[in-house]
Amino acid sequence: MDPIVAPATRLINQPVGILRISGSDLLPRFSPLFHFSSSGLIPEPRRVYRVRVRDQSGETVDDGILLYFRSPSSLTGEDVLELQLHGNPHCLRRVMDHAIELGARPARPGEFLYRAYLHHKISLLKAESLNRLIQAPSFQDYRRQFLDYSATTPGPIDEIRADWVDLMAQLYVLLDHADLGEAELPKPGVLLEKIDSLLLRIEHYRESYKKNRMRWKGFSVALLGPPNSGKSSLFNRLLGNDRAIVSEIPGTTRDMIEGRISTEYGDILLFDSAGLRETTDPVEEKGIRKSLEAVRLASLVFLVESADSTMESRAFPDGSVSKFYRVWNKSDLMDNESPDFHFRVSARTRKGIAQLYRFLEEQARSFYAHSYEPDDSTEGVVSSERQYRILSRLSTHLKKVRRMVGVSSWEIVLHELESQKAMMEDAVGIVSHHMVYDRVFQGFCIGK
Ligand SMILES: Nc1nc2c(ncn2[C@@H]2O[C@H](COP(=O)(O)OP(=O)(O)OP(=O)(O)O)[C@@H](O)[C@H]2O)c(=O)[nH]1
Ligand SMILES: [Mg+2]
Repeated sequence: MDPIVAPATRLINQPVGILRISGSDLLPRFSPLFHFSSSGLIPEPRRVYRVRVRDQSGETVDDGILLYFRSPSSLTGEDVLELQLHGNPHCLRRVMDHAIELGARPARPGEFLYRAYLHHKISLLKAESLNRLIQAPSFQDYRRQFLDYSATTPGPIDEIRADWVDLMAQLYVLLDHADLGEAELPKPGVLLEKIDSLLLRIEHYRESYKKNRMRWKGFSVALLGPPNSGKSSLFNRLLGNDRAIVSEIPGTTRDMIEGRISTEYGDILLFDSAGLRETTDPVEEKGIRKSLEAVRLASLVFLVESADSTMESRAFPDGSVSKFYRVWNKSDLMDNESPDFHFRVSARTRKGIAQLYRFLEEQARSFYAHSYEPDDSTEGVVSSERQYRILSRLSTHLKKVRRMVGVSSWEIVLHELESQKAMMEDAVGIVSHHMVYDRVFQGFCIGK
């Protein structure tokens, strides 16, 4: 396939930055990227080489490490070149530009794993498990996912598929061997028992997914309030950097901005949102709608106000009151002693920020401690919303099948089971589907 390139690490300043290239027959095309101290050396697969790396003009821009994996023994099943360089984003971009000039194209999110899937290196279900392992918001969640990812036993969907096929096999016996004596044929009662136990299992997996869904999204906090109250300034303060644009013009933030703070208990996801106000600007309006959606999904909400931007309490969005905390910002300009406010801070002078941060940490600790059930079970987990929807669909159909037993002919019952089998095979990736990339891999990270 055509060569693709992407950084496997983020483009930020850090000790090491990794670039990956995958495609067919990579060495002849991409050898201008690097050179060895001893000339004429041809890298062998699975060996580590110290190399100098060149940009388009032929100038050495870094020295680093080269790893070469030859198809099919690689992550993607194709040839893979991995360059470990110094983690300077400008240098990484420069080397990437060189790779692009040599014929690579920037990889789309999840495209490396997608290729691994196409070359039978990883199943669709394992790819989803791997994606979730990378995204896990706490160590416990990571650990649970790692056990699932590395398990050699079948996961929930595989297991249910096998039982589904088993059920179909029983019906085939009934149809094909009608000449057998009564005693030898499976009884409707036995079939019903099998259906019931399969239904129970599907429900069990659905329930455990529903229970864990919130935890998997992580502990999240939305900053909400009128325009100009200092939400973005507070967001930046809490994150410790300047991600969101701050300005004195009300309506600066038009879209939702997400930031992640990694604490020892688990991640805190912060959402900075567009200020709530009446607007005729369609872009801002869309941002405001997103803000209100964030309120619904957030574990808790900070309502940020200040002397120059207050909000009438009746304008507060609906939602569980217990998750709202009122924050008075710009206390350096004017303080507010009202007991209605849980926190009084100044994003500018940092007054009260440490206290607010400690509160967040405490809430995150309790979120992850309560939502995690200590459980060393090696039971597989449902790793994606997609898998959950498949289970829901199977449950509906199986209930229908159950009602049909004893009422409809065996042919019709079998037909109903058969109709869902193809869907399940598609789901586990047995039948390759042109939509697989869009539905599964697109949501993964670039460089994966
Ligand atoms: N004095 C003072 N000014 C602040 C403080 N926090 C923010 N500001 C100023 O208030 C103005 C608005 O800040 P932003 O952080 O952009 O406010 P916002 O709520 O994100 O505004 P929108 O995105 O427009 O809704 C900027 O000029 C900030 O510098 C503070 O604690 N004290
Ligand atoms: Mg803002």
